Amino acid sequence: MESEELSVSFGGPFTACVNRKHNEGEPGIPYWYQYFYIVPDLGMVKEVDWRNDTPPRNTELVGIQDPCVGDFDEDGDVDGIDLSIQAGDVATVDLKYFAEYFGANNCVTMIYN
Ligand SMILES: [Ca+2]
Repeated sequence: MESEELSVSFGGPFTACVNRKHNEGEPGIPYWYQYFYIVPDLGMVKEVDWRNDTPPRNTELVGIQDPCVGDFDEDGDVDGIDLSIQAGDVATVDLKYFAEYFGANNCVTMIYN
């Protein structure tokens, strides 16, 4: 997985892992339509989505109160739903960080623009 240095509204610069989602509807065509920028020990700081918008929709982290790594659905816990997202390779973090927070239920929502 490649990494990239970036800053978002929340802060930075961060060294983020870039997780690209491939358009499986076009086999053989190297078309990536979503980029997730994941910062270890923090979570997703940016998403770029070309699926329905030109120019792409940019979502950036603008605030955070008490982060739990791996709370992908932003409902304040790291549970089985988050595990399924992690396992589905849609938005992932390093497993050692995910495991550290798995079971936490006192996370605070990450705030995006
Ligand atoms: Ca969750």
